[in-house]
Amino acid sequence: MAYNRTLITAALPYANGPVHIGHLAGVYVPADIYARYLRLKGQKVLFVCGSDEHGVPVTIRARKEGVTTQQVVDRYHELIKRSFADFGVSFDIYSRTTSDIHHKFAADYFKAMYEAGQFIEETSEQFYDEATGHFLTDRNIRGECPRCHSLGAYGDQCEKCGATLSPDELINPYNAETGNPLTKKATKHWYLPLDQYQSWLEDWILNQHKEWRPNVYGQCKSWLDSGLKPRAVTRDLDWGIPVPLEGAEGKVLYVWFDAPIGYISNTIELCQAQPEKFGNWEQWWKQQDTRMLHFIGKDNIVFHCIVFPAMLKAQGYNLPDNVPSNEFLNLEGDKISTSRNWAVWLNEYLDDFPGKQDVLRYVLTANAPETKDNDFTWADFQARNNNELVAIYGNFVNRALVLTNKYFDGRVPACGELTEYDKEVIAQIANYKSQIENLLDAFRFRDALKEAMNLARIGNKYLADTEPWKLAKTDMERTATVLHLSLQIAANLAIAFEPFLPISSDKLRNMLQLDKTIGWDAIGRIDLLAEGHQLGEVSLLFEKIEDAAIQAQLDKLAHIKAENEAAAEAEALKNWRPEPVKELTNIDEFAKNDIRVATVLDCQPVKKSERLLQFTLDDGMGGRTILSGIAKSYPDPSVLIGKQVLFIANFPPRKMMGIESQGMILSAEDADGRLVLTTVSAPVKNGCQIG
Ligand code: B3M
Ligand code: ZN
Repeated sequence: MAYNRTLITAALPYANGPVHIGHLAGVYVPADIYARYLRLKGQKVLFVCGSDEHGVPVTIRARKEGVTTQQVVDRYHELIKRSFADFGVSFDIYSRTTSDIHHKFAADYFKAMYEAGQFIEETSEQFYDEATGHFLTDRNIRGECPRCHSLGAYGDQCEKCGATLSPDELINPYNAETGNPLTKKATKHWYLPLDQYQSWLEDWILNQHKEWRPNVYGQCKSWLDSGLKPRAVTRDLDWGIPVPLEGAEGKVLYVWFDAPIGYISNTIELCQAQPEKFGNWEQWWKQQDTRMLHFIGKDNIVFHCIVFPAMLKAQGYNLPDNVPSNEFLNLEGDKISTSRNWAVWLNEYLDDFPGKQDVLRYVLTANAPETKDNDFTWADFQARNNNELVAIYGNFVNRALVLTNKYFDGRVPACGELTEYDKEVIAQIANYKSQIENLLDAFRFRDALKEAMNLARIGNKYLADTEPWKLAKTDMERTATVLHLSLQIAANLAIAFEPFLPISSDKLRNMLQLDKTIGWDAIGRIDLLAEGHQLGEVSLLFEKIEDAAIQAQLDKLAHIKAENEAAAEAEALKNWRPEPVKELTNIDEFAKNDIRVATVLDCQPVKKSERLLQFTLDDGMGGRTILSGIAKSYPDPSVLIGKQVLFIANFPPRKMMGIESQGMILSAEDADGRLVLTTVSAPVKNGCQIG
């Protein structure tokens, strides 16, 4: 269908922390590349985003930091907004869901759906903390995982085994924050009856949008195949947009109901502020000749492809034309995590690599998790900077400009007669516009970037093959032609890279003094800089990144890993519960076990065994040897010599590794989960019985 404008939305990040490379790679850089590309083509674009300031994550953060939720969202909204601006993400508006416009518009949207009979009301039993008087959300409920039985699994997921859970499945659920046990209490909520949209969604997605990325299409299909159910769009929380109905006190709109409406309310905010530039908001949301694209991460697919479209359909809004969603980016082999501080935060990156925004944009696009999860490593970051940006693109541009300065006073020299090789190169360049364009139109950003770099490779090779620095000694006319063509290629690069590396392109445009009105359609042309055109000042486009800078990042991560391991141990200890008391016994049963005290005379590792220690004991009865599987807890077993320990004297002897063990020494788990010997603190007689 022909369209006249494109509305691009990028997922609204939760204002519960700074943004990191995973955000940038997954959503914001691809969305920005696309928005810039369309603008460069002269198309009408509206690029909308903002902070998602409701929901549980922000309230958890606030309680953790001991500040109000408002303070948390204020702080992170500003920080996130700043980071996006720093990295050249060219939103037309970056607003927030706590704005008055949004609160009012989202409440009105709910009300309109309510009045049109588009919700169902249902009372159900939900987990409740009697002590705090709060209903709990899935994420705030923890308990024992029903699959792997690790403690501390969340109501929606077990982070140990990865199982997707519902809070009802947890064994002994408790309030994650207070540790209080939970009960169930009845509460009324409004549900979006997704089942009523099932067949419409099936047709719309499965038949009409077969072109969506396989990961997106596949996820939608599996949701649809398992049958859609009504979904609650309200919650019992005190942070959020109040449900605009009588008798709904203490209830707010579910964050996933209000957040996507934020795309609309932010459009309204912008169009009201700048009507002459952006027109009427309704044309962006209701006119058929507007194309809408949602850029998101894969955990947001169901909300953008199923839930929000149902809401839009209900109220007669446009539907997305595509939902380009990425997989996840890992960091040095580990899942990026805000709570574990396992991330490269954009604000910290800029402190460490000032001015190098485009390097990160480049690496994240070159390695974008478009079809599968991918890994960011600092080694790859350094290699791509040094071997690609510096050695190919930067090197080519720099040589072309410096040589022009040297031989032609910084003016574009004349193009003389073309050789066969020149013509070949020109023919190759002519193909690049459609090559890059086809990939961008298919949202294949990493391949598109590769093609832009290939264009730089052509330039770099052209200079290496023609060697104008040698030519200049014998043939100034040929030198002029070579540099003339090289400068045209450099101008092509400034445009072709612009969606990807906007800051560098700006710099290169300045160095070339390239006419600002020259846009995307100029790619492939070799008449972008006229003979005699004066170039600007030359500086390096990219700089080498040294090993020390990379090592500093690796050290930082190693430090975080160590901190996380210590925190995980502390967490495990906190979640530890003693085994339930065994069934009743009596003194006679107990007395059958002859437990006594002995002093360790010697203790040696058993050869060829990682586990066993050999104890020589003074048991007051002539001595005995006992083997115990606790070697891992005692790297230096000699520390046990002289200690008094407890052992069972009447177990039958048993041979292990060729040594006879005459009983069993008692041990218990320490705070780190290691087995340690239970020792006697006040000296007692060797051989005396315990009882
Ligand atoms: N804030 C979830 C996320 O950051 C959510 C996106 C909302 S988009 C309407 O993953
Ligand atoms: Zn589990």
